[in-house]
Amino acid sequence: MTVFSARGLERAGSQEPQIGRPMRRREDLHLVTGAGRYVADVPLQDPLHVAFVRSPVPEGRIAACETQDAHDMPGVVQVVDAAGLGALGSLSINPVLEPFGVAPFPVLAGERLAAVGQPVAAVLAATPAQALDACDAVLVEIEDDVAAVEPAGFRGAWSSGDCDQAMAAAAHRVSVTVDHPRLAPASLEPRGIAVAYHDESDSVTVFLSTQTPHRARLELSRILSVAPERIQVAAPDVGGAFGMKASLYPEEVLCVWAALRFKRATRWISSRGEDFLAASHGRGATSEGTLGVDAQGRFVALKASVSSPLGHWLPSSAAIPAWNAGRILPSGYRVEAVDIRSSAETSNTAAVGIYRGAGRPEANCLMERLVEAAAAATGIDPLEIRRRNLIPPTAFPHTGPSGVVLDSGRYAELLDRLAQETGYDARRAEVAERRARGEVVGLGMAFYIEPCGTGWESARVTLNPDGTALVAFGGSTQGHGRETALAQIAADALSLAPDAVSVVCGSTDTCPTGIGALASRSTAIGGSAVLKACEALLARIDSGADTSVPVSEEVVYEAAGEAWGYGAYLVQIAIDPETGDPTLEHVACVDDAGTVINPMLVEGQIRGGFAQGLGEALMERLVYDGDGQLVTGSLMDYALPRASDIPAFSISKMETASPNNPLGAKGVGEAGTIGAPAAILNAAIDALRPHGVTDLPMPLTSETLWRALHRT
Ligand code: SMO
Repeated sequence: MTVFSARGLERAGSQEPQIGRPMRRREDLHLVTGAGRYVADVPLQDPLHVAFVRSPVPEGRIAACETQDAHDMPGVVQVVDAAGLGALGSLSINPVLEPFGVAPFPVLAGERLAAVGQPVAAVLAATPAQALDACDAVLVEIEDDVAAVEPAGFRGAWSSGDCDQAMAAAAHRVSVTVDHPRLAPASLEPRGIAVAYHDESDSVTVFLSTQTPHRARLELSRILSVAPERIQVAAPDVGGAFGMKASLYPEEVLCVWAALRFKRATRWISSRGEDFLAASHGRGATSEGTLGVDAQGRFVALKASVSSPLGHWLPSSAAIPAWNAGRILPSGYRVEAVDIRSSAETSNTAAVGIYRGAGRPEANCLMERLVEAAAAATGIDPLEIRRRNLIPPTAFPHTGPSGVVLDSGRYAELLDRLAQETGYDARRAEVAERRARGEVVGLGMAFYIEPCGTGWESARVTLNPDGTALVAFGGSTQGHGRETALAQIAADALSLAPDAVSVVCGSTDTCPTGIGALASRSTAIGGSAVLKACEALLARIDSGADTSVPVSEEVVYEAAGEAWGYGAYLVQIAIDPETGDPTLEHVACVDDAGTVINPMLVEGQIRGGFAQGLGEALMERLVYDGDGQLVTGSLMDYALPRASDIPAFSISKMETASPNNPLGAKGVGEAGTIGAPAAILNAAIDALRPHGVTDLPMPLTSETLWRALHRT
């Protein structure tokens, strides 16, 4: 390997490999000691604080919007409504599915109100409290006579073989329905934006809690018809995002518009309640499927349809959950004949978009419920029926019926590993024994696959005169340890100590253009971009073309194809027959994320993902009542899992390299949210099957389980 020194490019010995080391996160010291800098901490010169008047109704017509009284309130500088805003452009939507209808992107509601919480007017004042107070003085007169709005949304369909014929010929047919509760992504840090205005250049620097700074810049430029040179976007520390900060929000566009219009700094920090009301929601899909199984337990046909909700406007990734929920079927199983439909349609609610998993949990939950139903119908053990149908290692790359290409995997071997690590056979025997004693106990399994993104990412690597290196990454971080993992990759490639590698990301000013922290793509695609930039740097130096430092190379790396992580989870559940209270007695995860850069980060992703998946399975649910009001608008009404709700669990891994990127890495950021709900749901149904239960709705609250057990 090559080692650099300040004097130039002399070669030295190799060092301990950094890839694969459980290195502690370099981010943590400043984050856990209160030294993090979030959007709310960014200093601004004399900013206007923004607060929003929001719609109290899910539909209606604005007859009048009186802002004068608000204007006269203390500290108020401006009050803006749709008329004051004028015409703006729309947000662009990722066209992964066929769109229909015209989707609106109202920054402030014009005539029509389409959801509770929709911004109607913005108050800009000297303090946040003054802005909020003045919102109460804006008088919005609403009439409830509204004309029907043309629906908008997306459709997709995938088919192969003669599904009807194969289904008719099957020895067994099993059908299930799975409803996913609508969820609040609930990042620790809510949304927020701080806009610095630069007089001399009539430009802005937008500090945004975002997963996609470069996209935000281009979208802002388009929506506001402002040259991109006048807008820089920088993501400071981001306190979680989970897909909810992947798209620009109307509130954010308003703040940038106002900064440019009034030539003042602006800031808006969402409250927790505003995030429940008007940040994008996740899941909420209803899926139905029928699986045809032959006499040997082989899957011969799958018919499935997934229906996903959308809100009153479409975030840029609005179609992604519906797309993933369809195209990922039939997961890692070989099924020749399929007929799959997926659709999503707008409604009078908050926007719905990607949320950690983004269609992956929906696809995998449906398939895993069908597989367990097939096991029950055929009398074949659930593990064995999976083993018989999983794609064998020799079949990769495997083109699925939807056209996706699964890259590599040792699916059945991983399942055997799970069986071995959990003492599966002994556990089945224990469950049977305890049932005979009257206990309500069950075992549930889930196999999952996780695509981790397509396309490109970028990096610029600079070697400094003092022998240190700077990685400027085109992607971004949402608090998930990017800087640590990318430093490990660059350290190995450049034969430097990790401490000698600095990593910056999230700034459109100082970093090359990139995509962002999405879809579990940051290591497989982003990490590969860093590796490629390091290699380009070495090649340049080795060629002797430039031996003076600093020397810098920038690359755009495009992945050859998707890398597909996979894994299998086993959950043992006991349900208290008196109260319905569920206890997860045993949880085991075996995941294969390809080459692992940092096992500690991977374990953290699985643990955190599992916790969020457990939240979906057991307790979380956003509820709109019959009047379109959100009745779960706070953490008093919406149950998030706490540390004490998370059981101890074992995590182990296999590493099957992906052939689609030079690191051999796959994604793992969403693994837990995909595998956990399916495994927990299967375990609960298994526990209650002796009591005649074949289906359960999530979340599996104690009330739900008690009612199912007692058939009330
Ligand atoms: S749900 Mo993710 O941030 O692609």
